[in-house]
Amino acid sequence: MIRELILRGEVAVIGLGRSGQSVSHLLRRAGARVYASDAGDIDAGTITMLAGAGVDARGGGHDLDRIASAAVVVVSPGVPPNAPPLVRARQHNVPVVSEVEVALAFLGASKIIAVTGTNGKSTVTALAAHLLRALGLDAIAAGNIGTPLSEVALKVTPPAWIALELSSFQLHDTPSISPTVGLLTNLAPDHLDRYASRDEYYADKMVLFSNANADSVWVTNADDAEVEQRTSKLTGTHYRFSMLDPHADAGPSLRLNEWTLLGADFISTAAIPLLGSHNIANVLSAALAVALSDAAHRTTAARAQLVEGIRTFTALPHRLEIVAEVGGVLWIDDSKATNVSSARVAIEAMTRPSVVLLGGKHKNEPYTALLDGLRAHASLVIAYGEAAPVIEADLAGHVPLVRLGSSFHDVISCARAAARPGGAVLLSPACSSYDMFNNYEERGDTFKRLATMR
Ligand code: UMA
Ligand code: ADP
Repeated sequence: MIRELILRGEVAVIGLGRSGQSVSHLLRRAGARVYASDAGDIDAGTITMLAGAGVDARGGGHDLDRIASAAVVVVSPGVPPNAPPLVRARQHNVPVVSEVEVALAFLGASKIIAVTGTNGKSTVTALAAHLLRALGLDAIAAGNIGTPLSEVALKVTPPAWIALELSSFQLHDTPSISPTVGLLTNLAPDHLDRYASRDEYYADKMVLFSNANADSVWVTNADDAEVEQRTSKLTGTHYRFSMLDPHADAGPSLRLNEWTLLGADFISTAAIPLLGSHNIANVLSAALAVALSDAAHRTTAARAQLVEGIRTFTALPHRLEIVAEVGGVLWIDDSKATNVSSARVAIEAMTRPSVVLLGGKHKNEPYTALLDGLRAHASLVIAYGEAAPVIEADLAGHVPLVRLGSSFHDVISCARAAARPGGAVLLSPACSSYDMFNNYEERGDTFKRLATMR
């Protein structure tokens, strides 16, 4: 369907970040005529490279009339549905599809473990790819984790297996998603700066299941009430993982710190090399998805390889990553905790009295959900950045708190002065980084650099 549509006229690619560039190349390779535009300035080198591939690429704005007469619009995840080019396309009945939708049309031979949810997506995706490789398979991680799926589709020989992280933004215009195994980690409020309501956001997550059929295999979180309610009637084989109820299903269950998988002994908690109980859920749900993806992944030998794979997995950067120990104080970078629910699990994972750094760009979520964890684990909260006044209003009086401005140097100096040997400094900001940094990676890298500076 897509492969025909892209040859019916000009294809308008909206957004020239990584996704837009990759999909433009893919479309050209498939013989399509491509007009690719971006609202922002695009550097001359990128324009020249795309032009060399035959793409009419333009920065500095969109030609809305040209978009209105396109055969199809291909959108990058960072472009919101109310952006003028998408509004115009809809007014003129031009179909709008995601970059992922196009890439999937060219990846028919690859098996896909698709991962979505509010938190834990990248960790589970990276784990799934790592475990597939531990089984000796040709596998990579792609999608929201960083490598656009179109880049994978451009490979001369695409990998046999893809662990695909899908954000709600990507799922929104991906109607043909139909993975070998689909996994939903959890559902919690996020991105309320883009969505009008939680329901609207959750509805995009549920697109993962839109082509469920008798052959589908699903893995979902039985400990999450919202997930349970929304996935109670899935068509296909449905495994539910639980860290709380050993009898929940045939997924992982716990026996005295020994985890079983699909009913047989699997791994001990001590052998899982990641901080926090949420990471046990991440490890076991990834292992479950990989085990379910093919009968050959469930043999005794394969299960031993999966256990070995788990042992050799290292935390992704900026996800509860221990970056330094200075004067008896652990400095922990959880910069990827860009919403309240992710910061909550990180704070609850602390085993030392911690100075907790909260702040950044506010995403319209209340911080009161952090109170239980902060009361138990925080020696001090430092509220900083654009969100600081809201954080202070929500938490002051309940936990020790100081409010600072938008100097990250000041935040780190204050944390250094407040932390005691045997304690920790945890950056788990519960906000996006865009008020002070280009992205969460830059925020985490700055934390790491300043943590080790004398
Ligand atoms: N733009 C327009 N017109 C508009 C609005 C935006 O042209 O009206 C342009 C912007 O100027 C920008 C481009 O569109 O140049 C948007 O690009 P993008 O943000 O989609 O950037 P990509 O480099 O393609 O990155 C995207 C994902 N970004 C987002 O979802 C915001 C990356 O996820 C992903 O890794 C990448 O595709 C590859 O799949 C990042 C992310 O922050 C890490 N994701 C969110 C999250 O995890 O919370 C969902
Ligand atoms: P995502 O890709 O969904 O943002 P990541 O794997 O990058 O998820 O983890 C981001 C942050 O979310 C982590 O730093 C941690 O604070 C939190 N987190 C990770 N896994 C989970 C989980 N299963 N449930 C809740 N929070 C989690």
